[in-house]
Amino acid sequence: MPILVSDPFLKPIRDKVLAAQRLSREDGLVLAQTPDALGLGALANHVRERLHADKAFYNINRHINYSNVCIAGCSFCAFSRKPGEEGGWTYSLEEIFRKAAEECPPGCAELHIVGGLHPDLPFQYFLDMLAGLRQRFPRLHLKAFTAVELAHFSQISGLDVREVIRQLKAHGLGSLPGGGAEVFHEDLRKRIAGRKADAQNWLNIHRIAHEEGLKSNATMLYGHLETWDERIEHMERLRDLQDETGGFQAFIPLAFHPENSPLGHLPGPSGLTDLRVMALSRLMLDNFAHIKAYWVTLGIKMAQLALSFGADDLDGTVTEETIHHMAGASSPQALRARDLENLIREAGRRPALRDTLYNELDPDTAPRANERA
Ligand code: V47
Ligand code: SF4
Repeated sequence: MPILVSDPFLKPIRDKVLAAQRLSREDGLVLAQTPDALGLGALANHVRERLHADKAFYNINRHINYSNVCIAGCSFCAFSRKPGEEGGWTYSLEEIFRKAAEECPPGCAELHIVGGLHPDLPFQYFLDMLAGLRQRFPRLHLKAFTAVELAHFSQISGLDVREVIRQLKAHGLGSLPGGGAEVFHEDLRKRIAGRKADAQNWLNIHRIAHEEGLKSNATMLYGHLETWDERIEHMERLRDLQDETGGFQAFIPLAFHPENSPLGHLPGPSGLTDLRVMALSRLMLDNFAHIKAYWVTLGIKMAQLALSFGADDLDGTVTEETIHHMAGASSPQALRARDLENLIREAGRRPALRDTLYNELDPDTAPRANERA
């Protein structure tokens, strides 16, 4: 079927997309600014369907935010508390093991574990966390610790990042989530997240993780102070690294939620910006297999629409997410697998239950991976 675009500036880009050619930064800027948002969506949808036909992925997972105590103080963050500040929490290992054992539906296969940069937790706490989880639930995939946390572990342990990753992997780490990327542009990053690993470090830690045989995801936090140019540069830097390693699985644009954060005066992204960023991600990141519409930040309605603007994955049931809900996300605390399936079907797609590494699972026979072996 021909792809209809009304903006004449989109036509040469359409030709490139149809020929599966790489788009340039200039193409990205044209796409970002086109008045033809539906034409942009149609181009992204074309790529999405070329890669995944009518499938849309989801998974059944639980988040554990082991601590919100953090020394970084990023200006967009409503989740963290300074050491000693009211509202801070840090789970004991026993509490973490108890949460991991809580009721989860058939097909649940993943724990997503992240937290703040805690000044006092020793590296051993994280090794023991993984080892204890692996021993209790050997079939559960442990997607844990952002590159920013890994840089922090390197500082507190005195080990280099490669050794940190090797030890975590030996204790049960299965893959890395994509958090902490924010926006790579150096000046902006200094303004919003100046006290944590910089862009080069973030990218290098993912490079090392890929070299050590771990898959990872990548995110971008948008809708605060960044420009389109900075968004596109961010995607290009990820695309370059992916050309080198092939270790990224999914890109997840994270819509900024300003509430309760030091940037609380900002409005956050509009619905149209959500869809443009999604479509642009699909088109620029030609070497990423998956683009996730993370319903927790987008809201369920936008996430469903995003399935026609380039996204092929809704992430998961996400039991007990706190980072975005503390920043005012009005999406539910968790969705049932059935809700995700219905959202996908209503969008004209075929739901595909997956594990963290995108192996498809049969919802009728998939085990509960948090049942003790
Ligand atoms: O790194 C923090 C972001 C990230 C806010 O890899 C905020 O599968 C919006 O990375 N508004 C953590 N975003 C979440 C994350 C993630 C989520 C789901 C799946 C995966 C994956 C990764 O959340 C942080 C930061 O970029 N964040 N505060 C906020 N107020
Ligand atoms: Fe700490 Fe992460 Fe929040 Fe930054 S985004 S303040 S590193 S918890």
